[in-house]
Amino acid sequence: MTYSERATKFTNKVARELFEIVERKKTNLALALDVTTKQEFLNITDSVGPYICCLKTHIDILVDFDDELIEQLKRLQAKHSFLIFEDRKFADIGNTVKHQYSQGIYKISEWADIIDAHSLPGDGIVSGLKEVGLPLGRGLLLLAEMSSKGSLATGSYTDATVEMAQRHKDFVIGFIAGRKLLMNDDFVTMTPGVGLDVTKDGLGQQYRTPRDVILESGSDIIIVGRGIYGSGKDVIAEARRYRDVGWNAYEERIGK
Ligand code: 5BU
Repeated sequence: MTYSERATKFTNKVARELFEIVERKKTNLALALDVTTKQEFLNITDSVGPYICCLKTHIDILVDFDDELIEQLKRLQAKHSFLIFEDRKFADIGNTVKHQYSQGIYKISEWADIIDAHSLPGDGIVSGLKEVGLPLGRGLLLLAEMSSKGSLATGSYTDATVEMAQRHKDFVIGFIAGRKLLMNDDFVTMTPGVGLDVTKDGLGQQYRTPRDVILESGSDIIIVGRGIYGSGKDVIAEARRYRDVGWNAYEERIGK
């Protein structure tokens, strides 16, 4: 199915919006922007904005975070049209994650369209996040697999994560995983650990190509970080390159 056909099937508003943006901008590229200053963060977002469907953040790595940054980020979101995914990887009991999601310095629920969580604590983590996120029209991705070497999220853990998602279809929009996990098209699959030039970093990250991820493994969205903004890179040229390779792989998959 095409992204636009998929978009019409989602009941969750965020999942629908994501695929509408993908189709409209013709990009299945999400940028993982792991820089540590506001200036770099905003400059790169503004440069790469036209080529991405989603901006993935780690808001707690910014050394000079303030509320103004969120306002500036929202302006760039309106300018370029992308969803914001805070890769917070919640991992605690429902009551705790509820506060971590909505309170503290970052107030993630106020600006992040998408968040993610480990399934490790059991269904309560989803219920806690849902209490905050569902009324705000947000969506949750469950971490069914990880890209790092030696990840324990495999086999029966991955299967149980898929089952958990199916019990919370109103709020769980999909998975972080290396491949499409279900035959049906009810969930979004987003895949990190994507790179064209290197196969690993020195700390356990493992890279696969967009073609492998989208065409061979049936994922929906490629998440690329240092492949785009790494040292000495022309971020616009790299974003275009990943967008093109990711989109060509999709077109090949649907037989276009
Ligand atoms: P990279 O620079 O393309 O390696 O960045 C990958 C990003 O995706 C980074 O923000 C990680 O925190 C994130 N990530 C990942 O690499 N692998 C995973 O399994 C998950 C998230 Br979940």
